[in-house]
Amino acid sequence: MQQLHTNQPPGITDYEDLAVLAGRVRRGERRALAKALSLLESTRVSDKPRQHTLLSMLAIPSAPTMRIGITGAAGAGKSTLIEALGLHVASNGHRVAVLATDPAAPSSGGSILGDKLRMTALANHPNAFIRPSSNRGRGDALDSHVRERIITCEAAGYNVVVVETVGAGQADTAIADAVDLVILATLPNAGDDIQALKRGVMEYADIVVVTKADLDRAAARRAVQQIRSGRALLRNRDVDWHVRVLATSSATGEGITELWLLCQEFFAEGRRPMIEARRRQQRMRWFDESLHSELIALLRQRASAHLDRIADAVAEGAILPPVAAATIVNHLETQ
Ligand SMILES: Nc1nc2c(ncn2[C@@H]2O[C@H](COP(=O)(O)OP(=O)(O)OP(=O)(O)O)[C@@H](O)[C@H]2O)c(=O)[nH]1
Ligand SMILES: [Mg+2]
Repeated sequence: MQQLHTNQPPGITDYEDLAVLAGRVRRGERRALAKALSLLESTRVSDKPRQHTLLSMLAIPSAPTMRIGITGAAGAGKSTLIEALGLHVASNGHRVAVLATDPAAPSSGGSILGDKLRMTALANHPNAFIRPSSNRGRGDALDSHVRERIITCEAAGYNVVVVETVGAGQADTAIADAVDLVILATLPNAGDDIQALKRGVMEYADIVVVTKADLDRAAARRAVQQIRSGRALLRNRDVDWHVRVLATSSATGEGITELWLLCQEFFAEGRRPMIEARRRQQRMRWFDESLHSELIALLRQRASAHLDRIADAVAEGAILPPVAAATIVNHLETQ
């Protein structure tokens, strides 16, 4: 089989360095964890072999972990909710890692800093680790390395990993591809949003949280009822889990204990097979995506000029897309 990488595998010294780094991550050293995450977040092609080596060293199954995603519109109160929930969970002896994805412009780190500042109390908790990252202005709801980042935090002993997505609405159903449990945060008066969300992330949400209940309790109660009846029209994602809706306030702490109880119920022993089935599906999708991007990279490397010519012809309508794709593969075979 032909090698798909253009780069050499890491040398012995590199391998030893990576093994030392992996050992330090496994012992829970924060600086090592940050360093490992930086390497894994790199988009440089030349870092790929080292990323794969490090990840393979870290991805040894550990005790069961809880992967929780929090999604919802911009300003819905996701970060504040994560801080309130995270503090509650960390104080109960769990180790919590927070991976926040921010819609930061490539040039400014402003919103990255913003999220970190919004979680000051959690950031200072000895049981918590917060890692903000930018999705580099691509507009995706999730950064492309989120799975690697989750695995790395778990290797460092964080048994609860919370991922915050940017408020991209329906587009961030991608979160369901990376975590076990999806929490949708929505504002009490977001009636229209709720309608719009019905098809989309609402179908993937396992728990819906009506945030900022302290601002208008009656509105929050109405929203909970409205979502419950709206949800009833939708199919449950799994027969094993009935979607829950509750109101919370990160300002007063209302509903936070209940939210954590629901999370624990979700991750109860009896629901392991459902979670394992989700992870299995996610691994297969990750494999598909990886294969796709490796093959495209190989094509670009082997037949870049040819690929560009054919792409132009496709754009002009001179050749049909499936015929063009087959032509490119044939061209590779005859090389
Ligand atoms: N009164 C009240 N205000 C809240 C509550 N939760 C969040 N807020 C405020 O709402 C604003 C937005 O909260 P964030 O937690 O930053 O919302 P977010 O969904 O993370 O926002 P983005 O990441 O920018 O999409 C902030 O000014 C918070 O202080 C709450 O429970 N009650
Ligand atoms: Mg936020």
